[in-house]
Amino acid sequence: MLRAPFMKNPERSKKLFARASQILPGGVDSPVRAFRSVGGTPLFISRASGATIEDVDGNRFIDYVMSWGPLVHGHAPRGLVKAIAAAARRGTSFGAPSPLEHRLGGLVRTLMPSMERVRFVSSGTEAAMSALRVARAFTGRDRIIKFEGCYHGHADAFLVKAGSGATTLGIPTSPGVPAAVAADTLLARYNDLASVSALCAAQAGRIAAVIVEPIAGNMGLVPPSDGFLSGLRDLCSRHAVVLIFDEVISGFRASAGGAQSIFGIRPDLTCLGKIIGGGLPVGAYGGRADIMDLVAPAGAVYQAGTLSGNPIAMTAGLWALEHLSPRLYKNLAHRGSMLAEGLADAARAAKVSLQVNAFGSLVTPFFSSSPVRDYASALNANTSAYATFFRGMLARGVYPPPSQFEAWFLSAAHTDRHVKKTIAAARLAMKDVARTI
Ligand code: KE4
Repeated sequence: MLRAPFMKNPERSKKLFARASQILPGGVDSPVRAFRSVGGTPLFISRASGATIEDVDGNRFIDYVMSWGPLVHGHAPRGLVKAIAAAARRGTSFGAPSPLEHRLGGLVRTLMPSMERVRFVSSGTEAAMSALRVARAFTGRDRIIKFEGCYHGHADAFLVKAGSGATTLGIPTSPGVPAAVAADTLLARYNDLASVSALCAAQAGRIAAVIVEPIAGNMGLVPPSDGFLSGLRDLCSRHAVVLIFDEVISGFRASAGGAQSIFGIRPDLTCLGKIIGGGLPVGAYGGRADIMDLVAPAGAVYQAGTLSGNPIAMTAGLWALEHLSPRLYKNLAHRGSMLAEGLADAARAAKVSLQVNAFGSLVTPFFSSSPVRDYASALNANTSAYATFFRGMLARGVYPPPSQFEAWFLSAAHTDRHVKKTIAAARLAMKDVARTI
């Protein structure tokens, strides 16, 4: 069994955080990293390998953030590092076409045939905002439907009841988003088709797109209920609304073909990020040729990017996708369910109310006594219990996401031994929780 908490005091992280806070708003470059909802000092990471990360104080952790999803092969796989180094020696950026872009684009289309055309960008945010723009151009309509608790990056149109860090920090509708923009963003409830059909009927002829995380990861993990995605497809076809699958998390994570392959749904457009860049900054959007051929310079819908299709990032993305295999997904699913069951057992043993949602290598333990199937039920979770659990796990060498409203990510580098150690730590951390509630 694990010894009592053995984590060294994060003195160096504290010093670095104080220094960083002088120049970076909140001391970080992305809000959810700041540990605001779980307490304590964000750990400054010095190195990572496989399934583990090491902070600047020398503490090592089994990592379940995994850079928020890109690292399906684990931290710094040897072959990936070799490929990136070789690419860097050939030049770090050209600002001109290279053979790598259409090679990766072709591989994406092979894995996701709905993506007849692909445009690379540098983040999931850029992918989602660009997909929205071309959907509006294609339909000549302005309004969109998104789902409460889903997160599609930080473009204005999406920061309305957004999940992920926006919910973690309690600012799901961000200041700075013009009322006129927010007015064009209509909200439906995840796994509630009636809420979508009501909006389609009330706003007939005014809705350009429905954007959805086909497997929601940004309110914590909430899988789609039976018939939800096919119902969305039918509604969008009936109302000539563009169906956008935001597969930034689920793409290549749920399966090599993403959620659209698992559920057999052909979206009109898809957004990608994370795994497609192998840990380097890559996003992509694409889909029906008749829509995407409106994108400049093929069409008039403008979108551009200095580092779009960057050769090193393309190399990393090619390596990541070329190393996907049925065996990888079998192992991810096995360890994902092992972890989910272990967390549930640990909660039961400590008499703590816990709902564990799992889908392949995505897991979220919700500290709640009722099932979590949408944003409202996710918000019922006891976030202070999660914070206690998080700190207990950190003290015992496990690094979960610093937020109740995020997914845990496993990778090919996570072994049964890692998962068993995690469950052993969870059994003790759940007792910490039991003592506080
Ligand atoms: P990026 O701009 O962060 O590359 O992607 C935005 C995005 C779009 N769509 C989905 C479904 C996403 O999950 C994301 C980003 N995910 C969060 C974590 N849930 C990124 C972590 C962060 O914001 O620091």
